[in-house]
Parts: sequence; C-alpha cells; structure tokens
Amino acid sequence: MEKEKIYETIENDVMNTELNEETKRRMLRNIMNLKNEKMNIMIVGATGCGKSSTINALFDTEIAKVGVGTDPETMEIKKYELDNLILWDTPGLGDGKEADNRHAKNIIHKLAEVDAQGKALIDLVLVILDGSTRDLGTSYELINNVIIPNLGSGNENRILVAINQADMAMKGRNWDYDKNEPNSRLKAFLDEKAESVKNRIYEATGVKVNPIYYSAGFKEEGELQNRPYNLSKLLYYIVKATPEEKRAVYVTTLNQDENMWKDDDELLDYGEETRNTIVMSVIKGASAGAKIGEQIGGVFGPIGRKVGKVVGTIVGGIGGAICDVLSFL
Ligand SMILES: Nc1nc2c(ncn2[C@@H]2O[C@H](COP(=O)(O)OP(=O)(O)OP(=O)(O)O)[C@@H](O)[C@H]2O)c(=O)[nH]1
Ligand SMILES: [Mg+2]
Repeated sequence: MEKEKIYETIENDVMNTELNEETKRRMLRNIMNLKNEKMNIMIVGATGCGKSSTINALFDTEIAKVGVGTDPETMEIKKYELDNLILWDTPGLGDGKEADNRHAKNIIHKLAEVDAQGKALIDLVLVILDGSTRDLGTSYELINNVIIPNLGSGNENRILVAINQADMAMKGRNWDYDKNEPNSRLKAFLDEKAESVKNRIYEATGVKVNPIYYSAGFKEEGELQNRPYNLSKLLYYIVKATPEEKRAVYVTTLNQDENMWKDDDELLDYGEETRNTIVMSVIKGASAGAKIGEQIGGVFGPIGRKVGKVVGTIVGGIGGAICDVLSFL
C-alpha cells in the first residue's frame, strides 16, 4: 500500500474548507509544527531477548540484524530512522561485566541527551525481557539500576516493560501452535510472570510499570515466518506511551504485512483502539486553539477516515468508528 503523507493530506483538506482565514492559518501553523515532531524510542534488554526481532516485527523493514545462535548481534547503539520515528537499538547486557559496564554507560549517556529545546531526546524506553528464562537478574539490574534512576522526573510514562518469547516461557509446552497463542495454563503462567516482574520493579524503585507479554515471532533461514502474538497489543501500549503530538509517526512506519498483527489476546480490539488513539491525537493537535466548533465533522471527517484507513488496513478493524472519535471532541 502506498504510504500517505498524513500531514500534507490534512493541509490540503484544511485549505479546501469553508473555515475563516484566521482559523485556517492557525491550523496550518499547528500542522507545520506537528510535521517536525520526531519520536525517539530506545530498545533495551538482556542479550538475545529479541530486541532486534521486535523492531523488525513492528516496523516497516528488516532493519535490525537478528542474532543467530549465541553470538550477540548488536554491539553498539544503532540508530534507525524511519521517517519521523527514530529507533535506538542497544546491545544486550549479560555478556560479562566489562562489556555490561560499557553498554550501561552508553545507555545512560543516551538517556541524558537533550534535543534543541532542552527536552530529553529519548521519549520512551522499551525494555524487553526474555520470557523463556527464569533468570531475569540482568534485566532487573538494567531496569532498576540503569534505566529508571536515569529517566528523570515523570519517569513512569517513559518506560514500557514487555516480556518477549511468550511461546517459549514453558520451553514450548502449552503453546497452541495451530492457534498461535498460549493455552490457559501457559496464560496463567505468563500472567503470574508479568505480576512478579511488576512487583520486583515496584519494590526496588517505587515505579509502577504494567508489563505485557508477547512473542515477536521468529524466522530461521529459509523457513516460514512464525507469526507474532500480541504484537498489536504491544503497539497499542507503545502508542499510548507516545506523547500525543507525536503519535502520527506510526502511520507510515508500521510493518505492512497484515499477518503480523493478527493474533492477540483479544481483551481489547487493539487495532481499533490504536487507530482511534492516533486519529484523535492528530485531530487535537491540528485544531489546537482553532475555533471550528460545528464544522469539526466537515473538516476532520475525511481526515479521520484517511488516517483510519491507513492504520486500520494494517493493524485491523476499519469500522465506521471515526464518528465515535469525533463525538468525543
Ligand atoms: N521462539 C522465539 N524466538 C524468538 C522470539 N523473538 C526472538 N527470538 C529469537 O531469539 C534470538 C535472538 O533474537 P534477537 O532479535 O537477535 O535478540 P537481540 O535482543 O536483538 O540480541 P542482541 O542484539 O544480541 O542483544 C533469535 O534467534 C530470534 O529468532 C520469539 O518471540 N519467540
Ligand atoms: Mg540485537
């Protein structure tokens, strides 16, 4: 599917409306500011937990090199730029004290970086845990001693903890390979794991995180892609943790392969929720301070449908829900 430059589309729609000149100018200025917004996500975790695999599953290209066997693949912080989305893929910890110290130092350094406005460069840290191991010592070390103390104030909104390799949590047992989901036993096991991770972090730092579990899926040379599980859920959490004015960055950067987004726990319609969250943020950002009142449906109806369609065809669920979104405003 062709990528739409979402803000250019909105600019055109605004210019073609019956709104007064002052309102139009205001909105065009808002849109210009939104266009420059960049979202920076840093992905951290123990070596081999699946950082690179997760990046490749979520986003548009196979950009991050995935490790084979036990060789750590990512040796330094790597920057991937996808339109306005910037990903920082970090080396895994757990390969010896000396290397760990070096990597931790680089991560702390990156967390301290500020943008031109003096605001923290890294908007969100995605911590990935390897769900297939009981030994999460390195991960707790990383979260409790490296990430959280260096996030600064408002830190609870800038960290997301996700447990990967849900399929291997009981060594492959209790995974339903036909449905590509955990059976009830494995689900209970994973829920408990998420709860225990939450408690360990809270006890050590006083920070409340809400860990989710998923599987990035995996691909062996020449074999079929094993579909991810709960990838839409992970995306939904990422979008929710993204500052409102930056949420549109995902419209053009998501993995276009619909198969990646299919299998979820279905506690929520994550595709629809994600789409509505993004549409709502775009509308709010573009119309901030503009008095459009009754005309809002006329201006944003078409835009909502467009954004909804672009995001919806990928992550699923393109209903007529744009009306629901508009009625919220
Ligand atoms: N079964 C299963 N395997 C996975 C999953 N995610 C990743 N893997 C496998 O785990 C191995 C490590 O994955 P990577 O994505 O390279 O991990 P990484 O965290 O980037 O590793 P480093 O860069 O070395 O720190 C690869 O063989 C992946 O195929 C998953 O959800 N399930
Ligand atoms: Mg890697």
